[in-house]
Amino acid sequence: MERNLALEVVRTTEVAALAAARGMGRGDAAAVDEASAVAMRNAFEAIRIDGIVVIGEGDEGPLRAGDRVGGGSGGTGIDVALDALEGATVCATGGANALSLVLIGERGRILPCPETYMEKLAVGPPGRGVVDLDASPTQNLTALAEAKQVRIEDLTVVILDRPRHSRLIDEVRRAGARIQLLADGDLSAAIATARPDSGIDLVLGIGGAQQGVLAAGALACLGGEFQGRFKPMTGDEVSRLQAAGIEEQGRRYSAEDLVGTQVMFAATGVTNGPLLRGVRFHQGGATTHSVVVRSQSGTVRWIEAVHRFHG
Ligand code: VTB
Repeated sequence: MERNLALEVVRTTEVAALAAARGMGRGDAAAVDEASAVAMRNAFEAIRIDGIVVIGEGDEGPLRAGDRVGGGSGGTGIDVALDALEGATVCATGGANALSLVLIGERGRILPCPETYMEKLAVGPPGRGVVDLDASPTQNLTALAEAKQVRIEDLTVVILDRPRHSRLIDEVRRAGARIQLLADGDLSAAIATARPDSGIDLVLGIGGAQQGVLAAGALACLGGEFQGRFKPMTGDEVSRLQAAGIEEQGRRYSAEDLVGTQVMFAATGVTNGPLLRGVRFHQGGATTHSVVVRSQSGTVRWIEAVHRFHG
């Protein structure tokens, strides 16, 4: 894959974030979702890639799985996995952690994951090779504390605030770690584990599977670790997984299983989070905060862009 592609792709997350941020706190999650996807779709036209969307924006509207994106035959053939707006509900209520993200990988290497659930484990670089989805939360916290040379009491675990996590929360509390319960937006938290100053050490629990694949790609770029296991909740989700050729639902997937080895991602903050600042509007324009990373080099580029609006 071309080196500069991610620096091009960040334009799509910037415009998606700008479009979503316009509707922040205005109470209409469907509207911000749609606005961000349309803006992203249009921005893709200006990029010389031959992309196939493998993880997109649901069954309707722009950017569905199977759509082709990019302005060009002759462009690089790649897989695209995206979430034009992760956290539509939080964006619509002005909450934290909403972001826009695009992951690109080699053609045929990103798992075409349908909408379902996934049990996830995400850690930053110090936890790599140390934690295991098959181990208990207590074992993982013990191992991570040792790797980070801190006490378990110093670790912060992020878990989505859902009834399905009550036993997990109990166990993490018994082990002694601190917990941050999230209303929404575990993708932002998963990526933030790779930032030493984010204050987030570990993400555990069951959330969206597609965001799991995106988190896997981002953590592969940042040197962290992601492991996931599909957790379909309904018969319909089981069928969707089978239709996508994912038969081994009990299997533990590594980042490499989910996205391959050569990936790049770009993400832009919509609302403030532990990873990125949200969009700030000012006279004549707006400022966006993004991160761009390529797995091969691991170079992390933080981009603060000042956009000027014309007319
Ligand atoms: C959401 C969202 C997460 O998973 O909750 C979702 O907040 C699934 O959980 O960020 P529910 O259906 O219980 O809300 C994510 O979208 C991504 O993992």
